[in-house]
Amino acid sequence: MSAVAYIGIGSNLGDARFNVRRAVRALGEAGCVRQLSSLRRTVPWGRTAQPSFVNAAVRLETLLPPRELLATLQRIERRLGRRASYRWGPRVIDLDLLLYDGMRIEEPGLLVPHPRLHERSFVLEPLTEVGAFARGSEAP
Ligand code: A4P
Ligand code: MG
Repeated sequence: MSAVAYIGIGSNLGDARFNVRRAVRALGEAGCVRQLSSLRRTVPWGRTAQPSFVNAAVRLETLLPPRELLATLQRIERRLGRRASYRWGPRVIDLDLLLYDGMRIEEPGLLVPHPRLHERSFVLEPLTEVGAFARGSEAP
C-alpha cells in the first residue's frame, strides 16, 4: 500500500531555483511526484543575515516507510552537495519530511508533522498549493 507524503524543499546557495528543480527530479527515487507547488523566493526565517531562499513543496506517493523516506531525502541532500552547516544556516538543498499519511511520529531523529511547520509561511503556502489541507487530501 502506498502512502502520501509531503516534502518541503529549500535552497539558498548557488543557483537556488536550479537546485530545487534537481531535488524534485531526484525525488523520483523516493516515489512518484504527484504535484509540485510554485517555486517562491522567500525571506530567510530564523537567521535573517543570509541569502533569500527558494522554497517549494511536493506531494509524493511512496512505498517507503517514514524512516526509509527520511534516509532517502538525506542521501539526495548529500548528493546534491549539502554540507554540514549551523542550524537554520545557508544550504544548497534542504529536504524536510513535512507530513506522512496523517501520521504522528515522535522518534529520535524523526518528528512528523515537521515541528516548526505551522510557524512558517514558506512551508504552509506551498503545502496548501499541493493540496495538503484539502478535504480528502489523503488520496494520491
Ligand atoms: N528530523 C526530524 N524530523 C525531521 C523531518 N520531519 N524532516 C531531523 C527532516 N528532518 C527531520 O535536520 C536536522 C535533523 O532533523 C535531521 O538529521 C533529521 O534527523 P536539518 O535539515 O539538518 O536541520 P536544520 O535544517 O538545520 O533545522 P530545521 O529546524 O529542520 O530547519 P529547517 O526548517 O530546515 O530550516 N527560511 C526560508 N525562507 N526558507 C527556508 O527554507 N530554511 C531554514 C532551515 C531556515 N530558514 C529558512 C529556510
Ligand atoms: Mg531541515
